[in-house]
Amino acid sequence: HLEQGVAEVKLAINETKSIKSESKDILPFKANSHQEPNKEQKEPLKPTADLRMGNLATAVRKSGVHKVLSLDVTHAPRDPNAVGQFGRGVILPSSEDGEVRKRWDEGHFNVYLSDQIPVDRAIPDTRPEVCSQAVVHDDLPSTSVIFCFVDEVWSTLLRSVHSVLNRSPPHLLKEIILVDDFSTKDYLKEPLDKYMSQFPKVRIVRLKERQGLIRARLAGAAVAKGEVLTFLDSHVECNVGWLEPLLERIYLDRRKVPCPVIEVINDKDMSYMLIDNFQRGIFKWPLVFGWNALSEDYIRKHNMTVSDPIRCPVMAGGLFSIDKNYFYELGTYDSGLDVWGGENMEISFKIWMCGGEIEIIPCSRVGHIFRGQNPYSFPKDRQKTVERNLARVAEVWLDEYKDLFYGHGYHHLLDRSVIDIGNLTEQIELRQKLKCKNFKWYLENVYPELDAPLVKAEGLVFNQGLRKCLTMFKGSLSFETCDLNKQSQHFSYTWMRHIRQGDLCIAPQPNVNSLSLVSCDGAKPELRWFHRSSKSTVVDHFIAEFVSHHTCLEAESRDDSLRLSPCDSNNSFQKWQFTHYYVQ
Ligand code: UD2
Ligand code: MN
Repeated sequence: HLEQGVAEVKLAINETKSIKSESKDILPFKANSHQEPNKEQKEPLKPTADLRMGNLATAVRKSGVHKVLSLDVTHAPRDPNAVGQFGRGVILPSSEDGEVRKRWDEGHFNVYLSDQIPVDRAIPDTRPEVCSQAVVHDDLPSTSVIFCFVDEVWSTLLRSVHSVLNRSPPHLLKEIILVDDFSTKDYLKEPLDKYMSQFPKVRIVRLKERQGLIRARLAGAAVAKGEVLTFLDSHVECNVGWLEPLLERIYLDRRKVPCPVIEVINDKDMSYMLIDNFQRGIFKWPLVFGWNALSEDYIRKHNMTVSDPIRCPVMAGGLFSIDKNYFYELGTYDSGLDVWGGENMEISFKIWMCGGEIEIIPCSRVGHIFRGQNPYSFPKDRQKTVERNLARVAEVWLDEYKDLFYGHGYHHLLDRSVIDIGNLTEQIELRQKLKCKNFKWYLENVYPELDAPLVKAEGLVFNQGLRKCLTMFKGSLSFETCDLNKQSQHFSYTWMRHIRQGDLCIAPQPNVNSLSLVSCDGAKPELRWFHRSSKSTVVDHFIAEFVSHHTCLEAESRDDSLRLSPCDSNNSFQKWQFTHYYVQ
């Protein structure tokens, strides 16, 4: 295989017209202060050194570049008329609806149809036109491709493997590692061993108990021999020329973590669908991954073309390449993350904050079947598993911004008697050891578009009935004429829904209908007040949720004190307003 690969490279070199690398970097974000200049381009190896060693072939390869290898054998498939060939969608006769439905849950997509489509079908080359003319270096690092899976459908697993075997330059594909995360299906045992034994590059690693995708990927990485690790989901189809553009980025800078464009294999008709250009991976609170189109302005401002790498605040998670040594330097994944979810946030924050970069490479495209549901069972409750993973990520990486995570519907996670997120010492030490930047730096430099106010509202707290402001004096609360200069009148309404000044929070005393000041603690639901913090609503109640949904904070006009009262929308003594609201 290796011989063949080298021969192909040489062939490509002869064909190459332009020998100048066209690889161009973009700076969609503010210049990275953490990155030393001139580290972008690897020192070109001096050909003389190799010549002295009498190794002409290496010298030629190391100094040169070649046009991306297309390896388009799959454009002339064995059976052009086969079902789903060329990535075509298939509409089955309605008489087969029953069959489709019967097998749907095996993978949460059209398994019945998938089984009829060739495992090495051709798909349309969806790359932007310039990609087939792009050049890459001849001495790219080799990669191990790691697929971890649990109970994957036979035909999609095979199609994933064949797409890698058929469309990767053999000399760059060190091996394919299949990590079986303790699947229960019999066909994934001996039959899979037998099938894969035809391909010397494919190795199967069997886990002795269910580990979840995070630890399964780590098990694959631990035995990998390639210089680069390429992780893929087990229901994908790699497109023509997918691999070299990824490896090229790592060649240019080993701290780059390139991801292919993830295209869509339709879950119903199995068609291979092209996706829009200029999409990047982002997240919204509470750490929910999503896609976001770069704005026209942004594209114009940075002179971006359709084939330029796109920097991403976070990656989707499933498909990426990373220099193996760099992956270990970064401490891999937090191995305390369970089963599924959140690991893409963890690795993304780690990469950016500790000196790396995440990019989507438009010339590299891989189709993926997006499923409506996980087709496998979770050892514990699915939602709790994901929440726990995210809480670990928030605790290690978000600094003071973790309140935004908890404050968007995850308040309950702060009560550690309800949810045990496990030990974080190792992760926190790792962050210190790597001297990673803080989350504020990440927000300012990598993801400035994210709305991330540290509190929901702050300033003076004006009571509409009294027409005075809340004041804290010597540990007790009263009202005074509003005065922005008085620190005693400054409060904030936090993501924990606290009404807070310094470390003190206003707490309802349900039995006596009065208020007290206690030290703030996000885990205590009794300190939370519901207030429709909004730029548009001028005034609103403070509802003492823990007491009841109908109990409100009220100013007492007789002695300028505070009390709890049944909520009344006409009572202006229950209407409050902060000077600044930061949240819609
Ligand atoms: C996305 C990612 C996925 C992962 C996940 C969040 C893409 C295309 N996919 O969800 O890679 O980052 O978000 O965690 O970006 N698996 C195991 N053991 C398990 C569970 C899953 O081996 O316990 C395998 C599974 O067979 C599959 C891979 O892990 O090959 C990813 O799982 P998925 O396809 O259910 O995740 P997906 O695409 O919904
Ligand atoms: Mn998937």
